Amino acid sequence: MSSPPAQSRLFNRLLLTGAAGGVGRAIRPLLTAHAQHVRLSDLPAALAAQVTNPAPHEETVPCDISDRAAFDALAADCDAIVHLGGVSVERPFEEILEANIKGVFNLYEAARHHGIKRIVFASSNHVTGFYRQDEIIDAHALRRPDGYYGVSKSFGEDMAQLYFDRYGIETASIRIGSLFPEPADRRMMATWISLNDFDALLHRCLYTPDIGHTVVYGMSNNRKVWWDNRYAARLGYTPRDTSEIYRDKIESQPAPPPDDPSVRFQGGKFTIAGPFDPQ
Ligand code: NAI
Ligand code: 15L
Repeated sequence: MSSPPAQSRLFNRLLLTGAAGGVGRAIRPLLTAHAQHVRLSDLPAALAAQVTNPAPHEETVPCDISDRAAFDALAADCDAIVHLGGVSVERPFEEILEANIKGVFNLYEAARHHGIKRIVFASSNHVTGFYRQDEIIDAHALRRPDGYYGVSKSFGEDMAQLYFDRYGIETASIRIGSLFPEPADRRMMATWISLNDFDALLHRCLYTPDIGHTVVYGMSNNRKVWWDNRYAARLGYTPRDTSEIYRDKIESQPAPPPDDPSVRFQGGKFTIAGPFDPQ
């Protein structure tokens, strides 16, 4: 995909949390088009293992985002934050509480303290995972989280709205569908987003003026979808890729029974993860 023109790199320093994760590592080479300097952060061990050979425009700063003082120091001198860091699957509540609930509180407090006015929050389709796959919803539909993980992303969206209404900090919450090199199963034929489409959406989320708090779905131009992505279209997002090119490969997989959660609910198997009883 062609890079946005250099003059669109309005931010001096962009902070990327979760830089050592799957999405963080994939998007890292593309961030040069979005800011002059990029600060890459993750937990110390993950950062050391996964984020090596920083380019001249990159710096690495380890941080546990559940530590308020550490997150505050991390955000100093940044103009915008792409927040990918946190627990990315359904897990016991105590883990979600630290990384995703406290982590998002610390994110917004750091943004307020340092005068950072634009955040892109990696929300998730699991905020609305309990809708059925034969229902079409938009980003303003009642939330139906499919687990503690979905609840934590829902909390993140509420923090984004609060910090816009109270402090004018603008956020795009991207309810990412499935951001992987290719769809892995039938469900992902609807939820998949390519890296190039995600990059294009990220650019719109960072640079479209006056977005307040806008919630969008992160999906490619897939043929059969469950999400009316009108609010992403309003940001100027036009997905170019489609899961359709993988259809034959996916449909060669054995079909699950129709009552299987993976083909019944939008959140798929997240709807049956847990409970997590204390050992
Ligand atoms: P990932 O699990 O590969 O990466 C998350 C990163 O956050 C990891 O590198 C991890 O070390 C870091 N992290 C966890 N706890 C932390 C803490 N306390 N302090 C600092 N860093 C911490 O997940 P992935 O796939 O890269 O996803 C990135 C973000 O996008 C996540 O927030 C996830 O919830 C969200 N998302 C991803 C989707 C996907 O399809 N990949 C779909 C929907 C949402
Ligand atoms: C997510 O929120 C997860 O972070 C990711 O690992 C996938 O499971 C994705 O949703 C999905 O729904 O496919």
